[in-house]
Amino acid sequence: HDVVFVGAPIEEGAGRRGCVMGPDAYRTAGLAENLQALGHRVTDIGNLQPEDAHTEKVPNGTVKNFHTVAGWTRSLYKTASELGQKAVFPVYLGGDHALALGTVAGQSLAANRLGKPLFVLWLDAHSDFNTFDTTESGNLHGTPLAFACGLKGFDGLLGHPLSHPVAPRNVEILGVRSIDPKERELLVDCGAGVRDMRMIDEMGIPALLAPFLERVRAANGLLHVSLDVDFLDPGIAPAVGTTVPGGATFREAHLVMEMLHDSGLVTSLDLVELNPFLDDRGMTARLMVDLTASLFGRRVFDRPTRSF
Ligand code: DIR
Ligand code: MN
Ligand code: MN
Ligand code: MN
Repeated sequence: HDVVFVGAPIEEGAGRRGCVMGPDAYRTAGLAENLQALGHRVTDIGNLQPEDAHTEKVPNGTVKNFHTVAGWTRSLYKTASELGQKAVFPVYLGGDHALALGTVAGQSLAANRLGKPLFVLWLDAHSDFNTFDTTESGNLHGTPLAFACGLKGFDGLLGHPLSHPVAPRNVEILGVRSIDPKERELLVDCGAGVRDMRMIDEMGIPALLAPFLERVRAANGLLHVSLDVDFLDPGIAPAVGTTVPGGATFREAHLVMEMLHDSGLVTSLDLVELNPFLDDRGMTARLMVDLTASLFGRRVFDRPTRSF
């Protein structure tokens, strides 16, 4: 692949500071070198800046850092809609998950211009399906999937309505174990795919993921993957502000990435919520780099045939 790194040191969508250091932690942990060793070309365009959105009306008193997040959404939306139409593989280095307000919407616009549907795999302890009306915390990293799916009330983010939302049936949330009450109602109503940790326990990763990948393939779709550090169990990934016990194990997470690689369907990736201030000697940054390497083709031994 022609991989393009886009740094997005946004931390204003999260409840605590530190995600601003995320992009540099991935660079320090050798993300580029690991992908180059797999034969990929890597171009790091550095860190983006947020646009100025300060004239926009604040939606309500609960929402935090609205203008800064809206500014990031606009610059990421613009960048993602451009990169999404080129023959490159963008990797968005977060930054908190509010960066996906821009990346998913931008990739969705780009996919539409290419005449293909965008699918989204959301790897997260949370479903991030709050709106400005339902958010209890006011932290906008809890809202990007609802925005991407075209739910109402987000117009101030871009300054205009979202023209090409992702179809909720094209969304698969995997690994979830924390959903707010009103967020749950929205999720049920819209029909997005929700696979919680119990389903991983009962069925295992392949039985859950393979049918989704088959649907992407059958629709000739593009697949955006959004990987939140808190998808992982806190024991192996402590560097995140919103740990929830009972997350994906080391092997479950790698298997997801290995299957994604073998599918050949993934066209863009978010790496989000890494908070290096909370890390233990870089172990979480390193794990995220290794998981990304698995997504880009690192394997122990070749499989004779693709089994899904
Ligand atoms: C919670 C937590 N649902 C919220 N969401 C988080 O603040 O909306 N996502 N942390 O990562
Ligand atoms: Mn820096
Ligand atoms: Mn998230
Ligand atoms: Mn999360």
